[in-house]
Amino acid sequence: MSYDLNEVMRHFKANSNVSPYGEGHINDTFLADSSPYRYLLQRINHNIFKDVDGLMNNIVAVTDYLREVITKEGGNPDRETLTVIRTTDDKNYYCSPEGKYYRMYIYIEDSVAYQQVENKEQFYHAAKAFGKFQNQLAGFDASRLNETIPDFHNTRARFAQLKEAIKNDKAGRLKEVQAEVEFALARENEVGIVVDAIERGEIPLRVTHNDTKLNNVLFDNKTDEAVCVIDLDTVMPGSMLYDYGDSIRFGASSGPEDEKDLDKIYCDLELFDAYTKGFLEELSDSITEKELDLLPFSARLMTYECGIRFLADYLNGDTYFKIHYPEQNLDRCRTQFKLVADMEKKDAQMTEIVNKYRK
Ligand code: ADP
Ligand code: GN1
Ligand code: MG
Repeated sequence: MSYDLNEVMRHFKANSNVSPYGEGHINDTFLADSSPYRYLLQRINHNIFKDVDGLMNNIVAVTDYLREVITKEGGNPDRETLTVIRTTDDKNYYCSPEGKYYRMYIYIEDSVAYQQVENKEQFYHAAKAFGKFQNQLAGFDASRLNETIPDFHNTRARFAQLKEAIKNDKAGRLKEVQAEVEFALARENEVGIVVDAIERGEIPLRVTHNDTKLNNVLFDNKTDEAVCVIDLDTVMPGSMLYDYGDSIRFGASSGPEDEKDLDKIYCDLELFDAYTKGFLEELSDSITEKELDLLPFSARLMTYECGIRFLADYLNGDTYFKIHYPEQNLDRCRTQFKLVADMEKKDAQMTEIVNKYRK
């Protein structure tokens, strides 16, 4: 552990062994072992989250609210939601003299985050967890939330960002990615479908998670049931289609997000079925007809959106997502586009599956 992190830990009144942890693409995460307790220390990505105060106020407001709901439901709030540890001067984050931001959570013991779905029951439980999360926040006043990343799932804005990245070609990579750029630009007519429906009031804004990757839910080691929805940085007003679509994007893929062999990548309809079942079991009372109609499309849209974000980041010289090798963002973009193409072919089957669970 570097001196730097020792010093940081002192501001949380904890002395511990700190080691890198987890596989998130955004923050730097560490496990802090302060026997007999363990904590999760995070260096917040301040390049991405410009207003850390607003971000942490969101997380505290949401987790305080969830604590009450979970307690009323007879659950264990220390395990079923994140708990922010305050600093010695009673703040919910620490800013170091060099301008780095840190926060600490209770480490949720006996739990595991999966990087890929192992079986369909697991994915079904993830769906229940994200569905339940949305139900538990249904009474939360969305106007209390800061927009931590503006236009986060505004696919039209994401498309504009891609066009800007193409125009600027900052990293000189445009010539390598002609096929991907062509694929992205050919689908411009679809980028406004969900945002326009929101703007026209055809689908409601709700309090949503907005980053519903499988590794943002912790599973119990023993029962393999979902314990806690984590990574609350992007909890903001949004559409439930974002949460559904983003989960399918990551979890119903037959392979990892950066798989190089695209022959291995397709949308697994059994997994799609399991997630749809769990999600609709939880949300059947609140989901509207229009949202139900758009579920299959939202999976494709969120996959496309993530693909164009990876492509834009590759063109910009990898300034947003963490990478572990130079072409990783391009590999990630390619798997997303492969999934989009596969979902386009499977649209009728996906609709049939959604209809099976429609009340
Ligand atoms: P990022 O924003 O970079 O994705 P996350 O908040 O998702 O960061 O954390 C990264 C990983 O750390 C998670 O996927 C999970 O494995 C682990 N993790 C995060 N918070 C906790 C916690 N409170 N208890 C146990 N593990 C956690
Ligand atoms: C990021 O933080 P993480 O790894 O859970 C990203 C998501 C992307 C995802 C792609 C704040 O999620 O939007 O869908 O990578 N989070 C942010 O894997 O941009
Ligand atoms: Mg995460």
